[in-house]
Amino acid sequence: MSAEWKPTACMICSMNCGIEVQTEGTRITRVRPDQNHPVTKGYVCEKAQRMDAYQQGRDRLSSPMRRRADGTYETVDWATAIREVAARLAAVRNEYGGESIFYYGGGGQGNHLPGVYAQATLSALGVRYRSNALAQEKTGEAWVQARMFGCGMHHDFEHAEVALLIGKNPWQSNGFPRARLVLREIAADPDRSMIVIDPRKSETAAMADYHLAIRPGTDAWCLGALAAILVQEQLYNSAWMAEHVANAEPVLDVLQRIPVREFAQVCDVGEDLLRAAARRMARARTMASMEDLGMQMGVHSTLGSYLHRLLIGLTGSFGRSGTSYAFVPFRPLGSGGGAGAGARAKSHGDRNWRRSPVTGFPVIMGLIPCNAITEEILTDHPHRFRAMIVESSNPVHSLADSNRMREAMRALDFSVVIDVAMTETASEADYVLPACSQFEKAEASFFNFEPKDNAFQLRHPLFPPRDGTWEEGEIHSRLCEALGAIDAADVTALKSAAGNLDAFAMAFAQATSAKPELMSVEPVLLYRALGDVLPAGMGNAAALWGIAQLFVRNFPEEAAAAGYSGPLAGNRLFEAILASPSGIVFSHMEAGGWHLLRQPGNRINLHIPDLLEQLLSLDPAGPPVDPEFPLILSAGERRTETSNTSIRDATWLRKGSLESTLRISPVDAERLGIADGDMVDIVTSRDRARTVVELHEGCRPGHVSLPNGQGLDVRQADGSIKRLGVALNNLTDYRWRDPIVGTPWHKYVPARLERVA
Ligand SMILES: Nc1nc2c(c(=O)[nH]1)N[C@H]1C(S)=C(S)[C@@H](COP(=O)(O)OP(=O)(O)OC[C@H]3O[C@@H](n4cnc5c(=O)[nH]c(N)nc54)[C@H](O)[C@@H]3O)O[C@H]1N2
Ligand SMILES: Nc1nc2c(c(=O)[nH]1)N[C@H]1C(S)=C(S)[C@@H](COP(=O)(O)OP(=O)(O)OC[C@H]3O[C@@H](n4cnc5c(=O)[nH]c(N)nc54)[C@H](O)[C@@H]3O)O[C@H]1N2
Ligand code: SF4
Ligand SMILES: [Mo]
Repeated sequence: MSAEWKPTACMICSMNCGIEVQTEGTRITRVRPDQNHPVTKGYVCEKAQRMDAYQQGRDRLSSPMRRRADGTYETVDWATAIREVAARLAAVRNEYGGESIFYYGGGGQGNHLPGVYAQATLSALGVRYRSNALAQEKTGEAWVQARMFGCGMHHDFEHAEVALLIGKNPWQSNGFPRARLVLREIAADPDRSMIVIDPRKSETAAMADYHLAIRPGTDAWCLGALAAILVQEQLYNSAWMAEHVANAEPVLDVLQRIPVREFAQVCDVGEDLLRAAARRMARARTMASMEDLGMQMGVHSTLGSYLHRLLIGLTGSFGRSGTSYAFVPFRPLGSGGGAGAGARAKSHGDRNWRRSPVTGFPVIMGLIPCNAITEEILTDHPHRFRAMIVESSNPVHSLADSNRMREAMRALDFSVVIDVAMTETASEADYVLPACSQFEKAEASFFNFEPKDNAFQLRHPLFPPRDGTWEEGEIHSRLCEALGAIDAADVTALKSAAGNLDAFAMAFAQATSAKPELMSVEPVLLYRALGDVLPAGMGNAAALWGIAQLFVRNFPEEAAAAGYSGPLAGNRLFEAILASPSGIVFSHMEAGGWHLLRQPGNRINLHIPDLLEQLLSLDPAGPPVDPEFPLILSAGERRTETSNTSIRDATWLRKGSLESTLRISPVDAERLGIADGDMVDIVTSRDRARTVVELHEGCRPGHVSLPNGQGLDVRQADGSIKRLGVALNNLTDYRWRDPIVGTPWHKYVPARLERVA
């Protein structure tokens, strides 16, 4: 046993709290918070204790797998796998063009380096279309954000007088640093207030000063009413708006006309409570606000994102401490890279690259909507996707309509999955390439959203790679080599300069100016050229060299304010990253980020005419109801026992409980004659599933809730497969989605319950 505490990070949610661990053999034996992490500063929640459950995952892979005709898998050696995968992908590319190959994934909650290396493979193949989980939650928000601000936004709850949480339960799901501490501080301070919009009395809602327990799916009415009250009671911050927003007039005009009382009735919240909440917002010196899945996976979610931002604009809650702010990203998320030069690809001439090829949905953040993927495959449309590369993601389980996603994967000419485990998605692929775990390589996430001092942590490996597994840098380098996309001579030339990073920077600049196409495979070129000079086991960090160079070029002032200036600032930053296993501050900024807005005059644009139109035409009867399925299932609640699907062992489930439960209001339970602990079938128009009932005082009558990430098909020691809990997306339909951006309505799934004898 090693008594040494080694810094790393928790990979369960986007906070990636710094932790320190002790190890024994290939096990993580002890976990404690890392006081030296620049953002989380010694904070963790209980879930950090689960790191070993991920590391020891029961169905972790240790060899490439090839699917046989009968659907079973055989192991193949790496050389064969790389050769065959590259040849099959190249064949699809040669026949139909790189745009017929679709890439899904690139990273989960704690591992974003796979997506960086994949850029090279995608460029080599001329891949143009991609997606990932952001396109089933954040694309509506991003679409609105781009039209209003033109930059990313985050929220400073720590210093806010009022916290507004819309369909967000940070007590369980986090979403900002040290969430539980911050929530407790706000709740305990009589001068600060928390406003929570959630049908359910979540742990967070239970701490709120104003809990707007809306009828599910009515966020648009609730937010519309709040905005209307600010205008109709003349509570908006007109002085601030005169300085910072544009195009307010038509918006004020529409909000003046919104019938607050009727809207309050639709969302089933007392008008007085709505008015009190709006007045509290208006009174606050600072308000930070955040929306998440409760709204983003509901009906009218894109409209909701707009109305949320109108509240920010009307109250002046942007660009200072304690409000929302624009941040300086180390590397933008969902930048939609991988479009590459596409030089080798055969291309159809009649394309609109900003729309998905079959359904014509807009491509937002470079992503096509998750809920459209099966339609982009299961069709005879000439531009359909013919092949798919999936990496660090489990779309068969995590996207709506799992059975249809399975069918789509089997309909492809070719598919390959890069993962650490034999997941539900891997079990449908033609080839599976085993990656080593996040604790067996250098790894990082690009969830870096802090207001003043933004930080990045490169985690060092705790263990050598498990036999038979490779890191993604190696996998993509080999694929690119097999595709003939990197020239050994280019690598050799760069490698000879790699001994000294400053000389390397010169050599790299010269090589890429002489041969610009090298940039399309930059990550693997760096992996090959720098891999050997990096500390042992740190090869996967090589691509960060390029990201560091780009960062200091794009944000010289913020980098300089953090101590990285001068002609070789990128190298100094890269060295600091390598030398600081608990993380470093890479940027500093004082002003709230107004200069980052990409809107005329650095003003927030309030006016999105089509969404105002949608607000005016909201159905006075509220969201759709189906008498055959009278309950609304919130399909995917974050609880202490959930962690998406990266931890596949069910050992973290609550003690004494065989599986995670269906939460239901005692009122509904009584009406249906169901008791706590009973088994029921939950039925939707798509499928049915059996589950255990938990009576939950926090549930609204008519609203039931199941946890996310459960119902995995986990391979047991004897080879059998055991499913624990409900695989939610067997119950969901890909057609239940936002009409504008295609995000799913997972929080608004019409369902009914049937008692099991
Ligand atoms: N423990 C744990 N934490 C996680 C994760 C995990 O798997 N487990 N996953 C991470 C990921 S990927 C994400 S995206 C985040 C998500 O984080 P959250 O969005 O906070 O998580 P959810 O529990 O899905 O949804 C939040 C709330 O929405 C409410 N809700 C349901 N229907 C409606 C509605 O119609 N309107 C409104 N306003 N609210 C509604 C639910 O009652 C719930 O309390 O969590 C991250 N954190
Ligand atoms: N019905 C319903 N569906 C939902 C949700 C919901 O609330 N309701 N939530 C949605 C949300 S918000 C999200 S974010 C998605 C999440 O769903 P996905 O995007 O599919 O992500 P994860 O479940 O986190 O899967 C991560 C995968 O990465 C693999 N992995 C772990 N480490 C490594 C590594 O180092 N290398 C490689 N190559 N692979 C690795 C894991 O084994 C796992 O298969 O689910 C969505 N699906
Ligand atoms: S689950 Fe999230 S908040 Fe909890 S320790 Fe892990 S990264 Fe931190
Ligand atoms: Mo997510």
